[in-house]
Amino acid sequence: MKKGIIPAISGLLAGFLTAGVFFANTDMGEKTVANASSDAEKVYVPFGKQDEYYLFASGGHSGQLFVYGVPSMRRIRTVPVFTPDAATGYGWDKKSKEMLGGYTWGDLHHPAFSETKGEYDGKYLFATDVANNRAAVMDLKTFTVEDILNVPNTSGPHCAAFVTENTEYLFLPTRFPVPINREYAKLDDFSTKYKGVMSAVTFNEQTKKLELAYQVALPPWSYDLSDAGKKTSADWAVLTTYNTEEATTNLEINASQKDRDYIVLFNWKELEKMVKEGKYDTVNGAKIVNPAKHKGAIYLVPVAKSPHGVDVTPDGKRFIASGKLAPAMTVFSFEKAFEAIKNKKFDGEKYGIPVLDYASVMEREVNPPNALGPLHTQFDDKGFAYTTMFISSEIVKWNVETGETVDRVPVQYSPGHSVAAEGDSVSPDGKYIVALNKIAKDSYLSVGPSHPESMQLIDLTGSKMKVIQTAPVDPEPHYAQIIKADKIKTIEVLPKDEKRPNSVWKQEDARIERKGNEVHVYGIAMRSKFIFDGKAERKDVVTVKQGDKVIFHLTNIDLDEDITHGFAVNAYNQNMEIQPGETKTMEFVADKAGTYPIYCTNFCSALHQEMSGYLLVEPK
Ligand code: K7E
Ligand code: CUA
Repeated sequence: MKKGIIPAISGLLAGFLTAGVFFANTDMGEKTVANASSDAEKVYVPFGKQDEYYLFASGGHSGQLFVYGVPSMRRIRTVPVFTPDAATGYGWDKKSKEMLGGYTWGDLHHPAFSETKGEYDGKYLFATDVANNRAAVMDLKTFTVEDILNVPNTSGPHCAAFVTENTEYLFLPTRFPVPINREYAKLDDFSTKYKGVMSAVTFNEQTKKLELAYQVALPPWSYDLSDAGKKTSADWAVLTTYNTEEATTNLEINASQKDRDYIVLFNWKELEKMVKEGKYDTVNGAKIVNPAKHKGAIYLVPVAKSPHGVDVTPDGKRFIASGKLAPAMTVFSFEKAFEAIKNKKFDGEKYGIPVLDYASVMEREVNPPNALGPLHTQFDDKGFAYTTMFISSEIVKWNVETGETVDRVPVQYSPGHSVAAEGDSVSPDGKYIVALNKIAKDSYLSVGPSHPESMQLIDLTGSKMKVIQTAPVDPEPHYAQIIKADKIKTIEVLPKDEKRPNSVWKQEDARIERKGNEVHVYGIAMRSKFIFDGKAERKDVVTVKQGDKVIFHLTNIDLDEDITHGFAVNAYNQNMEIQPGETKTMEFVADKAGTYPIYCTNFCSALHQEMSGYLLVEPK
């Protein structure tokens, strides 16, 4: 064992991790959500008032994002991202259907806000899909997804998304090593043919598109979580690894053999320079940097085995790794790492990547008594860190400078991440932290064998941390982001834009045009009717021939807050939402002959029920 590395009591801990949940600090019968009226007052947001913060919780394998208000913890929206959503017609209209690319689910773990100078700027939210290797950007003006990028050469971008200080890049390191181009390769060739690819993605605010800038062929390890540097470390980023053992089977046992894994420390400005100088290979249209050939941008820092999270302090001076199998948080210093790099204090290399000497970079190992299973760390504005303890079901507050434990609060139960208000920015608010609990057990009315997960709001303003509210959440809140509500400037009604392609604003302009076997409908949705053909006697009827492709372009001309119309075709599995002032397109082949009612799905007026029409499909 390397001197200074925390001895991992892995057999014991692995047992707890897998055999069940161990409640070290929690009496199962006692809840920490107080009923005291003072707590109730703190979370009560009366009608007419609004919450102070937005919370965006990852929807895990639902592929969605869930939006909550804080402190009320009321759920106010589901934003579909990687999975179709009938409530909004996401996945049926042309744009969202093309963005989803045929996938019917996703696995969204870590949302990240766009940043300007290290502060959340309230403009965009990014997320990645572990299941189908995608990145998405949501526009916070409309709470809708603008673009989805399919990332080649990569499998399971769990270790993302995190953005650099001015949203120059979001980085997507991956959980599953695969051969580049995902070509067939025997597992016996794991060390030589498999890679853990990290992708650098940019977002173009003008075109609203995500683009793949370049990739890095990292060693065939699993990358778990990451964070970007801040201030003096802004050009750098860190990520955790596990399975540096390179086990190819039974990872539960085989991926925890060694006492240490690594933090990957990389300089993205340096990588950017290499790419500009042409130091890459092109595979599948992607520029891939090989760190063994092109040195000087990537280093490895030894860390206690199988770390989970790594988090950069708000001042950018330190990064803290949490060891899920070692009962400690390890504090590293960026300054010490830069010194070690300058003085070449290396302890060998791996795959041509220099390994920094542990003792030269490590500042402190923090090991609160009986705190087990540290996973992720958040920060406040007063120099304190808050680490979630999965196994002992608590949040531990500790001093970053001294390592001293200040306070502990039990949560119900087994928190993965927690999220602090503005917690990933250079200036966290320090008012609230929310524990994202994996297991709610007896917290809510039973709904059968599978229970909801839970989020618990913790007040940080008193001398002791205090749980003041709890809310059930659908699977699975891996991570979340909390932003001040006044930073988000939504659009309530989309602007009337007569130049917008395919839009129709006057009833008499609504028309149906046939081009070969394509039928284009340029129509209107308004209270309380559809107008497909403004000049016809029956304006709300479309007649096509079996086998025609039907293309509906519909504009909602009700420029009124919250007057949304739906557009559904009965028995054709078609459905979309058209928001106030919006133009949406839906296309499908009318392959079934017959009579198909069309109707509005969103209750929009007293005569909403009358908002219907017909699609008549003449048999061949
Ligand atoms: Cu669940 Cu961030 Cu995917 Cu840790 S992750 S808990
Ligand atoms: Cu339009 Cu209901």
